[in-house]
Amino acid sequence: MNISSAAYDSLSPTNLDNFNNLLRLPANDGIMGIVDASDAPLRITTGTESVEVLPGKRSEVSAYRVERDGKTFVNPTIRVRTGSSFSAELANGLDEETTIHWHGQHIDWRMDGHPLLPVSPDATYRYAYPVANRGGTYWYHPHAHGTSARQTYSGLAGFFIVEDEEERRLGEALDLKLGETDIPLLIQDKMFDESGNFVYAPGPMDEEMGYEGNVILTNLTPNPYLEVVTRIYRFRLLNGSNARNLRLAFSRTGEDELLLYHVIATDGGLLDRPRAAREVFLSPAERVDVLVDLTGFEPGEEVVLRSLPFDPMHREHEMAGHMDMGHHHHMGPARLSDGHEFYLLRLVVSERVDYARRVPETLSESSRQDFAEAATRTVTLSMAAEGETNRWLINGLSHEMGEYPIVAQRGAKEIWEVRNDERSMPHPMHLHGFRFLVLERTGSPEQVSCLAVDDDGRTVSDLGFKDTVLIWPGETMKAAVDLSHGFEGEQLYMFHCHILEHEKGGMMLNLKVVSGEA
Ligand SMILES: [Cu+2]
Repeated sequence: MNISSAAYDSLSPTNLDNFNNLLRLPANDGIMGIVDASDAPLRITTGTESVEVLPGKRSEVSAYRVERDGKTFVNPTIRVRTGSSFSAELANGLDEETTIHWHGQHIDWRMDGHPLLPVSPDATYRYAYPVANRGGTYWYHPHAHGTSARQTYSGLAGFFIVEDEEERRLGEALDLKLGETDIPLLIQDKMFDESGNFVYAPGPMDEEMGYEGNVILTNLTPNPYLEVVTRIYRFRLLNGSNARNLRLAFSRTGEDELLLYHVIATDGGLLDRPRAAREVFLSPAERVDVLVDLTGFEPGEEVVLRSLPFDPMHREHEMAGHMDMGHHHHMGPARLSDGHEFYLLRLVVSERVDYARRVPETLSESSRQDFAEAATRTVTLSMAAEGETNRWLINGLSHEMGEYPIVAQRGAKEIWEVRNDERSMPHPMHLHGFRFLVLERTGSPEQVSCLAVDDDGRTVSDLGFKDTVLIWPGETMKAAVDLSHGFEGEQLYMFHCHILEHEKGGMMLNLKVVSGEA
């Protein structure tokens, strides 16, 4: 039974008056508590935790639990240094298989939480690898076959923050501290029942378009606020939703004018320099890190993080003449339709402080590689013909456990040209194991092309390393993928849509990287 409409009124994220719950922050223990895991092995247990998500109610959520030094961490914010050893033994306390996918990490496939290596109930699996990635905001979540959508929705997700020398310099320059002025924000939409539990009950239309909720949680807090002071804050924004896209902007409370902020990092870490923006799209699994400068504000003033309205571009039936499929009306409680505007976080300026730091002019020296000789691999995203069970296809194919439709040479440099059909919807495409650089967007819808910052149609959030990229209907995105690695033997990764209902429905292909050795 979904929550009643009377109860929903006080939870609706479209009413800023509802934003009176103190934002949960990563602290030294508890939910999202920070665990330093460089060269310090962890034991992570999956199971059910009772958490106060809605005020005054207990939710039974699935979660990762770590015990250390007498403290308990739930969905810990794991922090590691580039070059250190990371090790975590997963003890599966769920009543079904699971894995941990270390989203965005460049690691041996056996450490990647691949569905070919499921961990049974009551079994354990040791993930251990050297941290090769640059500093940045990464995350972890389940990836077992057929269950990752439900398990992730049920609560299994956490931040994985990598630090390196460039990140250390930025933190020092701006006097940032993780959990206080450097704030991870995990954004997820959920449906709730009367008792305060998450409801995951996708119908056939939700399987086709992705399952969306009408309550927005940030760090498992509905309708949050946070007291801030007159300084620069870093927000690490992670869209942890199963399917909902966000169009993120800041404004003063009660005003429509959008504030300028600085985008400093994407999925794979810092940009070369900060880029000014007033809005960015953020699709499921993508991250964007921003700096918000509150030095010009007065105590009592407020800033609100919001998601602007946009055309969700569900064009999947338009060209087949099925515009009245009725999937925009849902039975049951109030629906927060895709592309509808809502608020995410109210920032209340509480006091003036001395703070003379400035946003740095440069962030990173990471150099670009030469892809002039790279071969092009074309990839298409499309809807299956009417009557087929798997709705969304990559290169006309559905996922098959033992098949490897994409085979690449170890060390190859490739241009991936990914074309999304006109008769489609936006798909956030995720590559395991390797990062990539967006080179070009063509055929973008107006709401995207108007954000282009160069002649290649790229937006600000295309300018850094990526592991997940949103491709709109009718759009073609070109990316440079470096398939170099130092791992032994054949490597088995995946390329899939991060709308988790699409992944479950087979919008995923295996990728084999062969070494060419006998
Ligand atoms: Cu998709």
